[in-house]
Amino acid sequence: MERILNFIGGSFVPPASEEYIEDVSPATGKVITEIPDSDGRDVDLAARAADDTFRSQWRRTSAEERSELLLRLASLIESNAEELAMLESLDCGKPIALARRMDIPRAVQNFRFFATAILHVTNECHPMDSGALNYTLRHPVGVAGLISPWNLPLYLLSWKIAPAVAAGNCCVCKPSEMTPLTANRLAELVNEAGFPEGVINIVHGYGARCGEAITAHPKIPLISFTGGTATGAAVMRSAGPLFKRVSLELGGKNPNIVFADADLEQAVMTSIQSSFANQGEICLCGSNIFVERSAFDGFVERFVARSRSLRIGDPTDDTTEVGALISQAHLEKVSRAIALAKDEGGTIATGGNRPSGLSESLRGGYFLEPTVLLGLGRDCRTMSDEIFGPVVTITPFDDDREAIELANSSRYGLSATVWTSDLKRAHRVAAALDCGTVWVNTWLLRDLRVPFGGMKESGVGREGGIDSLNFFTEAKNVCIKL
Ligand code: TXE
Repeated sequence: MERILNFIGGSFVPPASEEYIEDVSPATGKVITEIPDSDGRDVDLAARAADDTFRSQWRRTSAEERSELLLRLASLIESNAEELAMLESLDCGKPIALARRMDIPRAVQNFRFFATAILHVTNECHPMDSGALNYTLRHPVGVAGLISPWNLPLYLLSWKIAPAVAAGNCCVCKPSEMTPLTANRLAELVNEAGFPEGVINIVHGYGARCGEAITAHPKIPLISFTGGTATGAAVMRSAGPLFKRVSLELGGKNPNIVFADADLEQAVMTSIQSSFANQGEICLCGSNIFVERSAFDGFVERFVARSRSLRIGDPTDDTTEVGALISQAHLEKVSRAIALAKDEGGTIATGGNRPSGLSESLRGGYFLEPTVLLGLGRDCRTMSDEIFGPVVTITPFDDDREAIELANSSRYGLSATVWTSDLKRAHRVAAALDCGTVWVNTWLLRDLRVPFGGMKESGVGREGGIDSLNFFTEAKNVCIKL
């Protein structure tokens, strides 16, 4: 595939270093293309292009103009959906059926949602009995630094670009160095949609070099980051001294609580998705499953049987349900976590191995069987560290209090899932869980108007709906003496 370049000021340009990084296919281990190994010089070029466009024109565009461009971009993504799904599957190792069903349609939805949201924004007004009037104005911040990860590349990059640009900002984006393809195709569609040069800029490269240059750049006053918890801390260290506004969506170790009165067949079927979708490489996956003791054996039997029947294989094959992990290094990290689980006394009910029977072309791929771990003590590392692979634990509990205690003992606080047919219990348990999102009798059902994000080591801030538009704008109070 043709070498990828940086997208700055509407043009595709090589990195100042003239160095490139190989982009590897997770399914075969073979090189797909190369991307720029960008550094501070490229980021500075992009930040200046974004800042110039922001100051000279973009900040003065009307909501209608911005909405029109974003809707055009959404339609272009939709009309190129199949090509984008194939690129995402090739780059991530994710089943193409998932890319078609989730990643690409959600990118379209992200742009459409914020393109229309800005047409209906209202601001506050506070009249004072003493004879004054307060009203609130919201202005775009300027240049937004948007850093996104490899697990849902276009889905999460568009989740940042859409509100940032809809609110009147320009942006400098850095996709993961492991998944550049759909970001590059998006850049082409941005030009086709007719965005002014410099509104959206994409710089490729390593996090510690290119990403760090974004979080430290003085012309980029705002950072929206999605990625690992450790990296989130590095982003805060870099952005802190410049008093930047920061939103962090980080890791998770999400509890999936199944009460005996739940619809167990539905709980099993959805829990297979919340455990192994995208090879378990979704921060919202429910990787610690807790089942009420009286239903435990029945749940485990059905869950293990369904896990064994999942089709592992070529991600670009329509029937594949589990693809390849993102990299050799990540496969080794997840494999080490499984070895640790055994050291900690766990037993493997199914999985834990490289799958057999893969075709010759996939021999070099990073494949791992869906893995179910039983018999772990609640204070072990396997149940507290984020593994971010097709690996779940299943543990019994005896009552509501114990289930809540187990769930809240996590260092993370991103999401939780609760399965029960008792409405009072559903409300009571949801209220008691320390996390940003609780799904009851469903998973990953998303309304883009709601606040989304985590607490504890899962992040800082909320994005989604008005939370995004407020994050990407500065509020100003005007008080007029009447
Ligand atoms: O993410 P990183 P990685 C978790 C998951 C995974 C772990 C690490 O546990 O195993 O994070 O994954 C850029 N300054 N999640 O290594 O490193 C980097 O180039 C600025 C959960 O892929 O956090 C990439 O573009 N930027 C997560 C982005 O940050 C830096 C999804 C994320 O990379 C940087 C992915 C730095 N110092 C991983 N270092 C989720 N919440 O969905 C790296 N980057």
